[in-house]
Amino acid sequence: MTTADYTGKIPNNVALHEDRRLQRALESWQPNFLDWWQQMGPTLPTQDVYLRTAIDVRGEGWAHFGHVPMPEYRWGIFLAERDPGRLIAFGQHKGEPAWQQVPGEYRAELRRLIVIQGDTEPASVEQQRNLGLTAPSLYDLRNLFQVNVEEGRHLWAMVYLLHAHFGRDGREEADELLRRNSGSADSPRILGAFNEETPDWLSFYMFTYFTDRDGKYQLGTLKESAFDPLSRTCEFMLKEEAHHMMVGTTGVDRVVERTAQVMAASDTDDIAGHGAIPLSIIQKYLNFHYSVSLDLFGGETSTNVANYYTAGLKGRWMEERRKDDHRLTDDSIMVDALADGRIAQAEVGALTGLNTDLRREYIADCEGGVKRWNRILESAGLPQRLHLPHVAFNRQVGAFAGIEASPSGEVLTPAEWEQRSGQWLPTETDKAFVRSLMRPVYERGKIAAWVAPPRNGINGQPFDYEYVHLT
Ligand code: BYC
Repeated sequence: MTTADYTGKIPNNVALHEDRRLQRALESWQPNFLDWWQQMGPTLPTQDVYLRTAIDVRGEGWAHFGHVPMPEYRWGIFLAERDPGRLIAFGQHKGEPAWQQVPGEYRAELRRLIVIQGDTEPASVEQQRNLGLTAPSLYDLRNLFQVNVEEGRHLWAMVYLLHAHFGRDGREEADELLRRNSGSADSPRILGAFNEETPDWLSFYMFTYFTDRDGKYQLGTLKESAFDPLSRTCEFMLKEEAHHMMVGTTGVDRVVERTAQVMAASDTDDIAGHGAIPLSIIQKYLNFHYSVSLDLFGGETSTNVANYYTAGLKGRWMEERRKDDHRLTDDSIMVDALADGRIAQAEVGALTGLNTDLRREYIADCEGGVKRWNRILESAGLPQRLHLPHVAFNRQVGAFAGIEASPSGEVLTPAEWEQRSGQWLPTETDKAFVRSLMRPVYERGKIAAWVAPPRNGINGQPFDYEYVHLT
């Protein structure tokens, strides 16, 4: 294992200095990345931010805290330690040694997976770029920037793989990752959810809960990859990802907590006039972010995913804990399907149903969040509850893309959907109301009225710590 080298332009633990060509190629991509960060990254100017920087992948080295001016953040390339005896755990190459190089026959598929993963990282930074202007506290502002710099690092992780293993095509793809932009009419980001706006902090918490959680599951499957550098990269990314998940989970907790307090104190559901976010609006935001995140798993059946699995490129969540033959050629799975326009199930081969398998793992995890938020409502003595909408609700990808369904799974005509969707998804009025609450609170130890303070600070610091020095 090479220890992290911080002496060069690009911090890394991949012995970059031993490959001058690769080093030069990445060093010439670096200014383009920094230009992109200046143009598309956070808009709020700051002096410095209390950030976590990875200086080593071992022990505590991955979480080194200190105040850093953001443009001077050391984005680096870090892969988890190599296991020299690692064997492929699934697919037709099961039992063979993991690959250190890309096999020619899988080059196009692997590149595609890496590009799709890479595309989401800068997309989320673009989506979140204006949120600093309306942060509810310095603590939240710091968390936003932490998420942003780490998404930037995750882009570096994928660009490293493209440059190191895919030659000229890889370098071109790395350039394209900076050229596409979230929401752009001409060159949008690849996956749907990454072209949606994140215009307010309720959206940010929902995004980091639901959409970052797709990241957790997709990275979990790529961590199983037979292509060892991809596996090791994803393993380290997952460590950082846990913080993003914490921001989402506790962010929604804190909004629900504040809403519950105001509802209990004012004895009404209609708390908009009291400066907090009504539960009905929280539910609509949840419906939106959950449903667009379900789309990120692709179709219920997919020959792409079957091929990825068989080839050993993308495994299942917790592949090694599954008790089956890890080849799945003779197995089947029930997947969601449409039958005569009605919501039904169909039996398909386990391989083509792998997107469904992963989506189910994700849904079970999301149910945990809803349970937690409902416990907050319960402890406040309130009878109201939040719910995950039906899997067919508001879908643009997969079996239900062609129909409209209510959150309880009732199939609707287009006219009914048109008439009723505003009860379930945020309307312009809801969004304008949430935006009206988004006033920045940059005073140490203070917090906006629509969200409760966090229970814990960052790295043992108190809530009123100076997490960010503004200019
Ligand atoms: N939007 O065969 P199908 C993260 C396309 S998030 C638009 O069902 P497949 C993060 C699909 O490309 C994790 N198009 O799809 C979170 C295909 O196109 P072609 C990101 C879509 O391939 C927060 C066609 O439809 N990582 O890290 O089985 C902040 C047929 O689809 C969408 C990954 O996704 C969509 N939603 O599965 C920061 C991992 N869905 O080939 C970061 C890598 C599908 O016909 N990606 N299409 O032109 C994959 O594993 C798979 O490509 C997918 C789709 C799961 C995305």
